Parts: sequence; C-alpha cells; structure tokens
Amino acid sequence: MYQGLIKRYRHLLPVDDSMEIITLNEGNTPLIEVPAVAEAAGFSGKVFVKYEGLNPTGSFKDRGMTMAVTKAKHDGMKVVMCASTGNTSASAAAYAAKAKMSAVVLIPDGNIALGKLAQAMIYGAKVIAVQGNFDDCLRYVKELCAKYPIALVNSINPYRLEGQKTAAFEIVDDLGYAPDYLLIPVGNAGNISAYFMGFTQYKETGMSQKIPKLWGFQASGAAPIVENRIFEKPETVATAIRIGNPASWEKAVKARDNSLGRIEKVTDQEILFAYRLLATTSGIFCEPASAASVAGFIKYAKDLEKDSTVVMVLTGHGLKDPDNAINQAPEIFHVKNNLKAIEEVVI
Ligand code: AN7
Repeated sequence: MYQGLIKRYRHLLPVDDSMEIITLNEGNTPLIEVPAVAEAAGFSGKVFVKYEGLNPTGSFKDRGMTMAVTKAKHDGMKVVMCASTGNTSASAAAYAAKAKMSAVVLIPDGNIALGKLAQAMIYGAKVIAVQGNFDDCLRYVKELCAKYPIALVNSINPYRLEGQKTAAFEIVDDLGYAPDYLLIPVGNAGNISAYFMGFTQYKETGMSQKIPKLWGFQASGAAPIVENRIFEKPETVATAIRIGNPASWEKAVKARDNSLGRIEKVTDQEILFAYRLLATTSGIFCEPASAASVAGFIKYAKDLEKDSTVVMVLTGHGLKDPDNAINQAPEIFHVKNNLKAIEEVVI
C-alpha cells in the first residue's frame, strides 16, 4: 500500500527512524499525456502534465508540508505558521490537524481563491486576512517565527523543498528517463528550485542521465525574476502566483541557469486561454496559476527542440478556484420545470 512520499523516497530525504512521519499519503500523482495540447501548439514531441492537483489538499504544497510538519513535530513545536496565497495555508492547516498541532495562516485579504479559504477554515487553522499582499504577509510571519517558538512552514523552510523535490523523482520513475524540458509556474520560486534539486540528485545517484531544461513562467503582472526587479503591486488573475518579491529568487535563477533553462512571462489572457484549452481538449482541470505552464508551452513551443519530451507541472486543482472557472466557461441554461423547455435546449 502506498503510504506517502517520505516512505517511498526516505533514502533520499533528511529523515531518520526516530521521526514520527506526518502524512496524508501525498505524492504518487499521475503523469498524463496530453496530445491535444501538443497538437494545438503545433508541436511534434511527447507532452505530459504532472497533475499535482491530485495531492490530498489539491496542490503540490503537500509534498513539502509532510516534510516540514514531520520535522516541526519532531522538534517539539506546537504551532506552525505560514504566509500564503492560499495553497500553502490549506496544506499547512491539514497537516497540522493530522499532527495534532495548531496552524496560523496569514493570507492577503480578498485575494485568495474560494476553495483554498474554505480548506484552511475547515481544517481548523486560525486564518488571519491581512490588508496587504503576500510579500507583506511573509515579512510578518518571519518576524513572528523569529520571536516565538512557532515553526515557519513557508518554502524558506529547507524541509519544504526536500519534500517537493520528490516530484522530479516520480517523473523520471514514471517515464523511465528524464524529460528534455520541465515547464513550471513560478511564484515564490520554491518549486522550480525543488525540481532542480530533485533532478540533480537523481543524476548524481545514477538514477537518470540528465537534468531537464527548467522553464519557469511568471504572470506578466507579477514577473520579478523575468524583469529583474521587485513588483511592489503584483497583479494577476492567477492569485496563487501574485507575488512581487520571491523568497527563493536566487535559487530559481541558479536552477534556470544551471539547467540551461529560461524564465519567461505569460499574460493573464494567455493563462486563461491555456486554462480553458486544457479542460476542453484533455479533460484536465487545473487552477489558473497552474495553467501558466501550459500557456508557456503554447507561447514558446516554437523554441523547443523537435520531437523532445516535455512535462508541464499542474501545481493545483481547478476546484480550488470555482469563481474563475465559472467566469471562463460558457453560460448555463436556466429552464422551466417541463420537458418541452428542456427539449428545446437539448436539440
Ligand atoms: C497552484 O500558497 O506561494 O514558485 O502561498 O499555489 O513554489 O511559490 C503558492 C504558490 C504555483 C508557485 N502554483 O509555486 C502559497 C504559494 C500554485 C501555487 C505556485 C503556487 P512557488
């Protein structure tokens, strides 16, 4: 029986037998081929999505959280805390509940998707909506965690990236080889750094031949790494990556450069086009931030080597953000309670 990523990859993770593993059986997410997306972009190679929305709380954050909360529990901490655009708060709240710890989450008031807010609340976290953006929230969290015995579980906690790197292992294990390219959304820039760690470790331990080129994508209204400047007022429909001053900025630049990759920007319009395309052509529903990978693929497919293998990371589930889905979809039909009315719409 599958029992989570720590158990599966413990020989490659900083854990020892004295630790109680806090897990919700995260990881082991499917790699799904999406030929319709390849075709839409006029690309001849093999194209897959790594559907991280199928983790227990609906995002890749669970990979990092199983590690960070396991470590915090082992260290005798009682409280975990994070700043979040939504997914980290949902994940922290769930793993804290599992660990019998409490969670405090700081979110930018009015700028997180509805599903994520619902999750943090129902898992029992103390939810603090700050009249500021993510970058402000992270600053406060760092100060409070330095002052009190509270475990910080944002991705500046090194255990987070250790857990997240296992997605790279799974991709190589599933394909049987390392892909040529990995395309991924970039917000706080932890995940692209984690994939680089994972692919590097697999190469160094002889589990794969090479490190894929890592191509990161930021929203054009929140593109600090692409433009090499802090965005004081980041704006994008993809609220998960509405971040103006990423904590793992330098690590991400290193991941980009050492993998011979790129970090580019995609507009909200391109993100939403990709979001609908993936759903309507492939039956896969991700949240807008995740569609930045697909938008980047469509925009830059012309620059990818012919007949190569591409993996796009879908970081979060579409159900996280029902408001955007409803806004982007065709109207529904409202009808009277009789067969005739329904028949008119059907035929
Ligand atoms: C769906 O939850 O930063 O570049 O506070 O939720 O590692 O930050 C979320 C980030 C991409 C960007 N896709 O990953 C948070 C948070 C989704 C996300 C990212 C996030 P990083």
